[in-house]
Amino acid sequence: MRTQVAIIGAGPAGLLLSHMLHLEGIDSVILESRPYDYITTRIRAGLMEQNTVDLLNEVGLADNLNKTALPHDGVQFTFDGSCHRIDMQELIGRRVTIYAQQLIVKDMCDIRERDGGTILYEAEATAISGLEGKPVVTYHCKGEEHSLECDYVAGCDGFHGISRLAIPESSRQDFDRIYPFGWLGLLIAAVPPSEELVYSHSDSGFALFSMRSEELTRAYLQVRPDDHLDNWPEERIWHELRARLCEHDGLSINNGEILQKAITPMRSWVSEPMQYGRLFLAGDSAHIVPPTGAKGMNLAMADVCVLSRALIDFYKNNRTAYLESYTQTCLKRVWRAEHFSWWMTTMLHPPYDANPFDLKRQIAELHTVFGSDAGRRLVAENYAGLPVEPWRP
Ligand code: RFL
Ligand code: PHB
Repeated sequence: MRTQVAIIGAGPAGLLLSHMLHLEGIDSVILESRPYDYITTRIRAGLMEQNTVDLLNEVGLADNLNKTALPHDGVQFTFDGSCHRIDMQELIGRRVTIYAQQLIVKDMCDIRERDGGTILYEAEATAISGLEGKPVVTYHCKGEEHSLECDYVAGCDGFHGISRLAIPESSRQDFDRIYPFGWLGLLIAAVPPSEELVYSHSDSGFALFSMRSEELTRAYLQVRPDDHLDNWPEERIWHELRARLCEHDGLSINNGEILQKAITPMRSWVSEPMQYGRLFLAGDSAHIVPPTGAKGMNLAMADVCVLSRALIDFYKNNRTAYLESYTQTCLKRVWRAEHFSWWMTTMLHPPYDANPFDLKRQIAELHTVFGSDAGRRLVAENYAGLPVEPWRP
């Protein structure tokens, strides 16, 4: 099989890239190791920046999103016994939107199918060769080995993918930070405590109260990095949810069945460069952020704007300047998101070995940031998202 762009991974990055290339008449094939049912139901991100929603509208992927997503003008932070609201709409005229990652993945898979796109499910890429000349991606599907020839390879295969490893070790560098805590993610059949997201700092640890609908709470609790679900019976979960949400200002936890729980480690990581020969990495295959800043999926889609512009400029205008500057363009935004996510994470999570000084200092930092217009604006600008590059030349 042959295509112009071989895309490894049908996550937000790979699917969006394939759709945008299709709009400009460029052919791609997506190889996805998992089945359709798995990727369209797996619970992950929920929060989209204004940029991401605008982009999805611009490229015709937002019909379902516009019907069911929950736009939020503000976001709340509780610490030291009080609640501080950031009014993003008032401060910067922007907002964020809750729309589950598996829903936008499903929308994009279905629209690629409708438009005659090729997504091979249960097709696992195992090797990439010829990156300096004629690339070939080898993949396994239904017990057989196949090869996909192409002009370019887009490595959109996430943190555990193989694309990054096709860059010789001597040509790449990793930048890494592992945090001394993880998140216990919960999906609860209950009305969320607030219509807006609540990020909560408390002596017992951090908690985030998000949602998936008006009747479905998505909550996260800070846990130890090596913690296990067996240590979290229901009574302990409810006790911690109540202890960590400061139940003031009308905020309260509603009971409901816990439908799903999972523990996620927290890490920051960047692999540079994001390209090698005819291979370009996008999204989690090149960088990871802790979820406190809600940036991972948004960043994946922002990378893909830069990559689609570069590929379109090559195929339409025979220019390679955008391809050559791909890493440099992406990394500016990536490192700002890395910083914001690190900052939100370290500011909001009391370390398990914190001494009383550390805790007092952390609370003072929260007052410094959320007690000033300048601080609130800084958080709002980064949270709602920095501007993205145009996806076409
Ligand atoms: P993905 O989504 O991991 O997709 C990669 C795809 O590649 C496939 N794959 C392969 N296919 C073929 N051959 C191979 N060898 C392959 N190896 C892997 C995989 O099956 C998969 O389908 O990467 P992508 O597209 O870069 O998207 C990144 C996002 O998924 C990720 O950054 C977000 O989920 C992060 N994240 C959040 N991001 C936000 O922007 N807002 C949020 O609110 C937010 N909340 C979160 C999050 C991540 C979380 N966890 C679970 C880490 C909340 C949590 C708890
Ligand atoms: C989510 O709704 O899953 C979510 C929202 C905001 C975050 C992380 C996760 O910072």
